[in-house]
Amino acid sequence: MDSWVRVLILLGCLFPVLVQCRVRHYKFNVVMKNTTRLCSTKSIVTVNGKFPGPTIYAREDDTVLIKVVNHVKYNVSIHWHGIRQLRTGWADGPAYITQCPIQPGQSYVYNFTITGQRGTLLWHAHILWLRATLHGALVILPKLGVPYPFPKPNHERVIILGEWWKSDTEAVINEALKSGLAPNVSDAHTINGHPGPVPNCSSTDGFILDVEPGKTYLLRLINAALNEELFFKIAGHRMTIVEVDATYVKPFKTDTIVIAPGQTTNAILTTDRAVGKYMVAASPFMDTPVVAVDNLTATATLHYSGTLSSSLTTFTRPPAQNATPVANNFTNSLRSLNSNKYPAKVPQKVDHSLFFTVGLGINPCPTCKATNGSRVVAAVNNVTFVMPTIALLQAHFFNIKGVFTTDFPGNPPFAFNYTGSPPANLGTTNGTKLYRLPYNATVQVVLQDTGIIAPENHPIHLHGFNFFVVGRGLGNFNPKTDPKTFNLVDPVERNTIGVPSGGWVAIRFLADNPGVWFMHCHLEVHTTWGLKMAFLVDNGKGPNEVLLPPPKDLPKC
Ligand SMILES: *[C@@H]1O[C@H](CO)[C@@H](O)[C@H](O)[C@H]1NC(C)=O
Ligand SMILES: *[C@@H]1O[C@H](CO)[C@@H](O)[C@H](O)[C@H]1NC(C)=O
Ligand SMILES: *[C@@H]1O[C@H](CO)[C@@H](O)[C@H](O)[C@H]1NC(C)=O
Ligand SMILES: *[C@@H]1O[C@H](CO)[C@@H](O)[C@H](O)[C@H]1NC(C)=O
Ligand SMILES: *[C@@H]1O[C@H](CO)[C@@H](O)[C@H](O)[C@H]1NC(C)=O
Ligand SMILES: *[C@@H]1O[C@H](CO)[C@@H](O)[C@H](O)[C@H]1NC(C)=O
Ligand SMILES: *[C@@H]1O[C@H](CO)[C@@H](O)[C@H](O)[C@H]1NC(C)=O
Ligand SMILES: *[C@@H]1O[C@H](CO)[C@@H](O)[C@H](O)[C@H]1NC(C)=O
Ligand SMILES: *[C@@H]1O[C@H](CO)[C@@H](O)[C@H](O)[C@H]1NC(C)=O
Ligand SMILES: *[C@@H]1O[C@H](CO)[C@@H](O)[C@H](O)[C@H]1NC(C)=O
Ligand SMILES: *[C@@H]1O[C@H](CO)[C@@H](O)[C@H](O)[C@H]1NC(C)=O
Ligand SMILES: *[C@@H]1O[C@H](CO)[C@@H](O)[C@H](O)[C@H]1NC(C)=O
Ligand SMILES: [Cu+2]
Repeated sequence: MDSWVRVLILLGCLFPVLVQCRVRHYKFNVVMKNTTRLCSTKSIVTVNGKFPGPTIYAREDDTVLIKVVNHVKYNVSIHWHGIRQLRTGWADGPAYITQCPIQPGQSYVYNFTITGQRGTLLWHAHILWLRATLHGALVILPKLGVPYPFPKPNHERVIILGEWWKSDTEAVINEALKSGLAPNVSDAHTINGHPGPVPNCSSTDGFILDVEPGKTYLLRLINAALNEELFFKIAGHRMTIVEVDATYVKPFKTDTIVIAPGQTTNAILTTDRAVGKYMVAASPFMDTPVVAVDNLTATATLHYSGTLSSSLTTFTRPPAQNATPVANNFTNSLRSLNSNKYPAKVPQKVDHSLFFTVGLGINPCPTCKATNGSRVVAAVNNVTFVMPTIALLQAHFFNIKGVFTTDFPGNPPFAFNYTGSPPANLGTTNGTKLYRLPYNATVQVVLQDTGIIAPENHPIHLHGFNFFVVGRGLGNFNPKTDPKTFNLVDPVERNTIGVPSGGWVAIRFLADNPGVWFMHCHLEVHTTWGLKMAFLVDNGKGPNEVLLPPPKDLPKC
């Protein structure tokens, strides 16, 4: 190889230049940064001083090495949300599940290879509530020379939706844990870090999406909010959806996208309207009246080049907060592309058929004065997950006893009308329970929302796998009739799915990834309250079917 070619490749692999290269290096310095939003300044945790954080670019089949150096006072860990992490659970990131945290002054190199995935994902902190500001995009391009299964857009843009609190987010959740009640809702939503105009703040700080007329733009949309599902709209424009959670879908057009925390959506925007300014809106979707949300709409501007500065912005009205039909319209339109090149490998038979209730509960809390001694908790099959003090994956690999048990129930302890009036006793049990699966088992999980305290849409995220969403409905799942309606041909494949408020979803996956894999609600408040569990997938027999040994720099507890 010519030495200049070698230099080019080396540079390409050190910086996000997407030449052919197998290993990409990134350095994430976790540092505090003073940032002004909503007319007030606070110090936030960031990667490299950026909010939102830097975008990671890679191609399918690349190995990505990210050295995370912790310069802040908090323990840190970072999750590469949606990356399969085949046999490399050590690089998955959830604190105390696959690794101990990176403590102040320490560093850890996340080392993983991207296999069989291309599209948009996100990375975010997976400890405390740090992901409020510690998040960014993960863009996986197809292998060099492999086209998208849709016309190549002229340009690509990352759009990250988030939530902003004027207060320190750790203070917000700590206050809630003390009181036993729900934490304060955010003070604004953000689009690429900016809320747009908000009441009582004269700054008109809003993100501007500059475009040229007559072009196509691939918008890589990410919901990095902590606790809210969001609607996303652009005035006067429809978008063509081509991918979600880094899997291709059958293209369809829509004027409104609904996106839950942890989900990603690739949408093609055609700039075919009159030159001008168009409002971009991100607003909350919450179809349970009793649950408080931040009801402010974040706005940005789609700005065509050549627009006169005096021209007025074309407005759009966001959907109502409880616009369930609008959300369903979007969700029900999603289908796997299921082409010859990208087949939907839906498990047709099920080895492990599981039924998990997801919802809230109330447990005693003698120190919680505001509630007269009780606190809100959350549970899966009535188990409120208790975080261990050493990582589950380490306990599994090194056979350390007493950290977890493998008796997570495959069914609720007793049946009740899950979406009807709640049982008399709202208490839960607690424990660090895992559900154990043999290598390569096919698994179906029906996730059933409960009406305990309030029915609510829970975006459930599974680490280490994509799953197919084979069914979805309202009320209680009926094991006799509902499976007859399942789509086993081209259901959408993703890593995070909203369990409808007062309803259920059925997902299927192949347990072809040995290790310990977290499954939890991606509303951070529910995760904190215990709506989480983990699967333990055994090694297989073949040499490529075993969990790799941990890297030498794996953080210690
Ligand atoms: C943030 O601002 C405060 C008050 O002005 C200052 O003391 C602190 O050093 C600043 N921190 C950073 C990380 O810039
Ligand atoms: C990354 O992990 C692979 C094994 O999956 C290993 O071969 C390689 O040496 C690791 N790289 C670094 C820099 O640790
Ligand atoms: C939460 O909201 C209440 C009421 O507005 C306020 O008094 C309190 O300071 C807030 N807590 C935090 C941590 O910001
Ligand atoms: C805006 O300020 C006014 C006057 O101080 C106050 O009454 C109102 O509650 C504030 N609104 C918001 C949304 O903070
Ligand atoms: C948003 O919520 C606040 C506080 O709950 C309420 O006062 C206000 O009317 C709501 N605004 C809208 C547009 O619903
Ligand atoms: C559902 O989507 C179709 C096609 O985009 C649209 O015509 C219809 O108005 C939508 N319905 C709702 C309730 O959003
Ligand atoms: C706590 O108890 C007091 C006195 O019995 C009662 O007035 C109050 O409503 C109770 N609060 C809650 C949140 O149950
Ligand atoms: C469950 O409760 C709902 C709401 O009250 C009711 O409509 C439904 O009939 C109940 N289902 C059963 C099986 O009792
Ligand atoms: C959950 O567990 C608690 C504690 O054992 C029990 O009292 C309660 O009845 C259970 N609830 C459900 C819905 O299983
Ligand atoms: C779990 O439940 C037991 C028995 O009810 C209780 O003693 C313990 O404090 C609970 N642990 C946590 C972390 O809630
Ligand atoms: C795992 O299961 C898939 C699908 O059922 C099958 O194609 C594959 O051969 C299996 N692999 C092993 C190692 O059993
Ligand atoms: C950070 O993590 C270590 C290891 O689990 C733990 O001992 C320590 O208490 C944590 N520090 C804080 C501030 O939570
Ligand atoms: Cu939830």
